[in-house]
Amino acid sequence: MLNIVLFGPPGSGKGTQAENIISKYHLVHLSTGDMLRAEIAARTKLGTEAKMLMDKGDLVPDAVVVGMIENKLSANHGAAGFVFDGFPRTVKQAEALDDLLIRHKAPIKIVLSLFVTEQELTKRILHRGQTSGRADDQNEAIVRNRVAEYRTKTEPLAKYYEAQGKLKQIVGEGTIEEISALLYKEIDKVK
Ligand code: B4P
Repeated sequence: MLNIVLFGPPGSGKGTQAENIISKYHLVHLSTGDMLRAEIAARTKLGTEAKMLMDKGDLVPDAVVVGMIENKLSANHGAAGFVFDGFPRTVKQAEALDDLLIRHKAPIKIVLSLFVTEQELTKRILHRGQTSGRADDQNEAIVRNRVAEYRTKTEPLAKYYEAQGKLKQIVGEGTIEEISALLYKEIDKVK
């Protein structure tokens, strides 16, 4: 099984690159951001609670996203592999994912970390905010909070995966196709 984690700050291109990777390698895309937005659209209790945090740029509780991922893994038995996009975002989530994948006898093969400067991240997200309708994309203070959440809670994960020998750093600036090519090169080495 080919299990890939796409890692990087908000706006680094995880969602964009996940789309290309899943179609090239026939994998299942698991984006916790998309799952949470689907809950919001369906006006579930979980969605209502998540929206209050997401609109401020805060992370939602670990137990909520871990539960969603667990359900999706069970529902996709027999998949060739998964692209985890925006998950894990805390060390607790990473440990939970390792436990889940051990039970599925299919550990993570590679963690692809996209590096993009803060200035470019803000520019991309505010640009997307003009059309996405996402409250968290439209206000510079909220974008800055998302990046701050990333720096304090998510970035330490790089060390977690580095210690496992799975982390690969990729330059996340350039055309979408150029970045995809760099990612495919790393994936081909481990598949
Ligand atoms: P996400 O949906 O994961 O939001 P994101 O980080 O902005 O997405 P992404 O990084 O994939 O966007 P992309 O660069 O592709 O999370 C939203 C919120 O949900 C979080 O703030 C949090 O509240 C909550 N959440 C989600 N997962 C969670 C978890 N595990 N735990 C706790 N809370 C969680 O795209 C950005 C823009 O850049 C696009 O417009 C794209 O077109 C553009 N772009 C991409 N590549 C480009 C390139 N090479 N050049 C120019 N532009 C590019």
